[in-house]
Formats: sequence, C-alpha cells, structure tokens
Amino acid sequence: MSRLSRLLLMTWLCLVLTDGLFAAERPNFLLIVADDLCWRDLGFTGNREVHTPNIDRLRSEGMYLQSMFTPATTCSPSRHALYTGLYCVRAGAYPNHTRAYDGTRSMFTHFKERGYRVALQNKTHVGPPATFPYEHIRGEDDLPPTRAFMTRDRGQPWLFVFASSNPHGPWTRGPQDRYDPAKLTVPPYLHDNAVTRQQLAAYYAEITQLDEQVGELMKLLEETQQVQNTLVMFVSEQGSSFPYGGKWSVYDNGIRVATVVRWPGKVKPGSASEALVQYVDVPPTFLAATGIDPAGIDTGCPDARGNRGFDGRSFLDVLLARSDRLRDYVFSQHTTVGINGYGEPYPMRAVRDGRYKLIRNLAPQNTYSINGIHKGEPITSWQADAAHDPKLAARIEWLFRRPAEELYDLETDPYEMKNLAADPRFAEIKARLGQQLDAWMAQQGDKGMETELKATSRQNRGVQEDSQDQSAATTKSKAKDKARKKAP
Ligand SMILES: [Ca+2]
Repeated sequence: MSRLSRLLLMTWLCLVLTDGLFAAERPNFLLIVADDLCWRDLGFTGNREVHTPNIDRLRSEGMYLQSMFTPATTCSPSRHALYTGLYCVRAGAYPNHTRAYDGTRSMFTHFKERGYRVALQNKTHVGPPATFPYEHIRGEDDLPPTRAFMTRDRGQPWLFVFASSNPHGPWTRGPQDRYDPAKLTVPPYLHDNAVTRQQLAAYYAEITQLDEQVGELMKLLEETQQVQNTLVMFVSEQGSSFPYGGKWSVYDNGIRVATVVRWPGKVKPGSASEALVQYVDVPPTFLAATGIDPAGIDTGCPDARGNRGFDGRSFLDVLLARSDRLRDYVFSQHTTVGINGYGEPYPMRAVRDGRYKLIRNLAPQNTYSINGIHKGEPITSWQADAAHDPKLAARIEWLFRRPAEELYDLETDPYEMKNLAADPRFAEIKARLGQQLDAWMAQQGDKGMETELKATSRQNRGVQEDSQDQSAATTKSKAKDKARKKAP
C-alpha cells in the first residue's frame, strides 16, 4: 500500500470512528442560569454562611471554571451573549431589555437544526423570537413540564435552559428564617448597617431557594436516568444588585461568573481550571461537545470585518483537561442609557487578563445614576451613615462619579479599591490592555459614546418579546406569593 493510500485509509477510519462515537451518544445539555447572583455568594466559592448544598455537590462532581466572565452585567445582554456566542455590541444586544439584530442565530437555532429538542424555562429576556426558537416553559416552580420535555422522545437529545428568577430582587422568596441578619458577616465591599444586614439575609434566602431548584433538577435527571449522558452547566449569571454587588458595573463582582460543569465520564469530578473564558465561548463549546466544529457555524450576524463566525471559542479541551488556557483577555461593557431610572449616559468598557483590569468610563464628566444602586435602600441608609464617616462618603461618591480610566491589580486588590491608572509604574500594562480594548471595540463596531446614545433603538420595550418578559415577571411575583404561603 502506498503512503498516500495508507494516509487516506487512516483519515477515513478516523472520520468514521469519530462520527460513530458522537452519533451513538450525543449528550443532552442542561444549562442552569441564576439571576443576579454574585459569584462570591455560594458555599463552594468561599461564602461560609449562605446554604447551597446542592450547588456545592454539583461542583464536587464536576469542574469549577474559576475565570468565567460575562461581557455585560445586566440580565438581557448577558443572556444574549451566553446564547448567541456573540459579544453584545456586534449582536446589537447591548443595553438592558434588548434584542439581537434580525437574522442572528443562537445556540437554540444551531442545535435545533442538528436534531435536538430545545427549550427554555422561565426567564427569557432575549429577542427577537426568530433568533431563539426554543419551546418556552413558563414558571419555575412546576417541574412536570420540564420532565415531560426531557422524556418526550428518548431517541432525541435535548438542550434545556433553566433560567431561574432567583436571587433577582425583590428578595421575598426562600427560607428567610435560616438567616439571622444580626449574625451575618457583611462582605468588605458593602457598608455594614441594619438595612444592609436585613437585605443580605433576604438575598441569601433566595440563593438557598435557587439551590433547592438545582437540587430538584438533579433529582429529575436521576429519576429519568439521564445523569450519565447529560452535560450540566451552572452559571451565576452576573453580580448582585447591592451597591458594589457588581450588577451595572464592570468590576469583578459583576462580570466574574461562578461556573460549574458536570459531565460524567468526561469531566473530572472535583477539578478546576483558571483558564480565562467568557459567556460567548459557551455555544461553541456545547457544539464541540457533540462533535461539531464551531468554526463552520454561521451566526447570521457579521462583525465589523464581515466575519460571520462566533466571537467565542470552544473550551472543550479545558473541560477535558487537555489544556488549561483558552484566551489571554476577556472583555466587558456596560450601557447605562435605557436602564430604569437612568439620568445621564455613563458607558463603561473593560478588558482584563489573568491579573490586571483596565476600565474606561467614556463620559466621566457625567453622573452615573440609575434606580438599581443609586436610589432607595440600601443606598439611602448608607448616605445617612456617611454624614459622619468621610471614608464611607468617598466610597459612595465613587458609585456616582469615576475617572476616565481605572486600572486594578486583581491579585493584590480583589475588590478593586485601589485605582492604579495614574501610577507611572503601571503605564506599560495600561497601554497593553488599552490596545486590546481598542482592537476589540473596532472588531465589534463599537463607537463608544455614539453606540451608547443609540441604545434605546436596540431595546425591546413595546414589541413582542416584552410580553414574554412581563409574563416571566408576573410568574415570579405569583410564585413569590406561593412561596410565602408555604413558608413556615
Ligand atoms: Ca440578572
């Protein structure tokens, strides 16, 4: 046999074997998405007071991705990135309550085209509907429809997203009696007073409610004998709605995501990776896990250079412990225009490597003010306390006004309290990160302030998807009533 024919035979054999392998057992995917959960507030990430036994168990059975980041810190744009594999500005889905450009395709599209059943339960916050062709299961407290979906046809694999409403405010669900406000340890980035403690206890109760939902889903997989062939991923979504809890900012409390992947027989139980990964890498990874090359996928949405592939890349090799590295940089943006109660535009852009983060506030002359963190409680009580506390007053002031540039060393300053942007010793690091940020914005077609000012044109208010969102919100308030009645 000639060398060429031997090579051809080997190639053919490889293709047949690989194909057969994956065709025989294409995995199911269960993606569990929390809502406004700061990555620090789980047992396994170091919070010793919040009770999360089911999520902690999931972590012990899988891999903890310690450096997963969301490219946005409000519900709607972060979910678009997670489901489409595209960064927010490119997809047109960058303010909150947003929608992707018409013609954009999501992982629901890609998996459906490849024979999967696809569904999403509870919170949607994505659009337009054509981009997200999932079956929508309303509500989050009843699992019979979930079971029906998972067991409808045993010959057909499925992709299922469980999008919880916990612990998104208002914090009214879960076992509040479990947490005594007076006994809690207030994290160092929050101001410690009675209002903060009261809210922290209520927030933790909702995290425990989320944990119970995760436990129910794991039980469902066991009962339907689908543990072995299901890849489970849990993500904390984005930071909490406390001032400095991370939501509506690009600080690590907001953009860092507690992420666990369990895939029996493939992902080593109790393992961990520090590889930098982003939400946009999730759809390519899921596709790669079924044997599909994500490089061949058309997202339906070109970037500024005309490339129609994903912004994300597969981290399957990280999951399978073949590699501990995917990216050198992760990126994030925050759009203020269109947020409930916003005053002036206050756009933010950020780039981070394994150690340093550069933030650009594109309108530092403006005041950053939205309903979520700048009005009502707990900020009102913090402001009252600050009357006699200059250090706290300065900390509060930072929530409203920041300089054009911020640079942090996450290794020595994990809560990002010491801005190094003006320190000449860090000039080279700042320049290197700045170049990466410029290149990312150019690839995304991100024009900074010009993009910020167009944000409302990318919002969904008053169009079809909004009715779905409202129904999800109604479902939560109803469920909350139910939970209150059930509570001892
Ligand atoms: Ca959220």
